Amino acid sequence: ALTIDPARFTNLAVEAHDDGVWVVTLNRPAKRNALDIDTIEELVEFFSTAPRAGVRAVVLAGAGDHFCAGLDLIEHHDEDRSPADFMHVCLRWHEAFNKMEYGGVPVIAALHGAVVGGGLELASSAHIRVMDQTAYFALPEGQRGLFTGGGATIRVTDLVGKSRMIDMMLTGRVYQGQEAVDLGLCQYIVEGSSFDAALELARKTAQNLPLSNFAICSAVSHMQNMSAMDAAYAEAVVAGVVNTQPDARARLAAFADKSAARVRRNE
Ligand code: 1HE
Repeated sequence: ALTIDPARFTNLAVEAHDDGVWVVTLNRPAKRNALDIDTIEELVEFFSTAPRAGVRAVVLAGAGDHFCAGLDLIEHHDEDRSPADFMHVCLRWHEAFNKMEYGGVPVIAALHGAVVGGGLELASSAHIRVMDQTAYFALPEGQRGLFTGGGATIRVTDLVGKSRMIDMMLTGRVYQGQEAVDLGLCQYIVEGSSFDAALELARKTAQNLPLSNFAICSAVSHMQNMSAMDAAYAEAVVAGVVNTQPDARARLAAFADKSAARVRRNE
């Protein structure tokens, strides 16, 4: 197994909590956690390592008043990048975000304030999004003379559908509050702290067997990219491995001897 050394990270604050839950915080609040290339490289490092380092769930948060302001526009301006340079920047974003989405470790994003541009691309790579009452979502790229490059055309379109995605990009429309949940941008909205709620969900997911979580947090995304025939085949193969794992036997035995909790409707 690999180990993660929190001291290796600067733009991220990386902290192990109990139960194998780790908290990863975008930690440039003075820059509204804008994603410069160093931050992207740290995300690549963390999420490349996490699946093999015993990380059972991740809460992804932002320090300060905003989750993330997206691409570091000042760095992008100062670097005056060539098309090839920026293509490679985008490929590193994809590396980081694909490691999140397909890595097999549940990632719960705790959202507040601005979740915009590349910040929404980052959030949409998480498996669960939790927002508080201050959170808002937008794609300001159109107004900035830019286009999305971190996967929004795929992931945000998956969340809200093509026509809403195009409207968000053309008009800079902002979604917030319950409407954002109703549209699918986010699964949970809470009155209090989205961080506390995300941590609770992370702890809950961390109680699942790691191999089950691996399948849930990689297979579903992979299967979206397959034909239905191939997805059904892949599902059978994954279920063959996961549903016969030795660690599951105790859980099945607990169901059989009636000591396991039953599924009940909400009170
Ligand atoms: C930044 C960035 C940034 C803030 N890059 N430095 N994203 C955007 O178009 C969003 C741009 N940002 C904003 O609209 C606002 O900054 C916020 C709504 C996020 C926050 O507002 P506010 O009033 O709290 O902060 P501020 O005064 O605007 O900014 C505070 C500092 O953060 C300031 O730096 P300072 O050194 O002058 O204090 C800002 O320059 C800095 N800052 N946002 C760099 N984004 C792979 S393609 C992805 C395409 C995109 O993501 S396009 C980007 C879309």
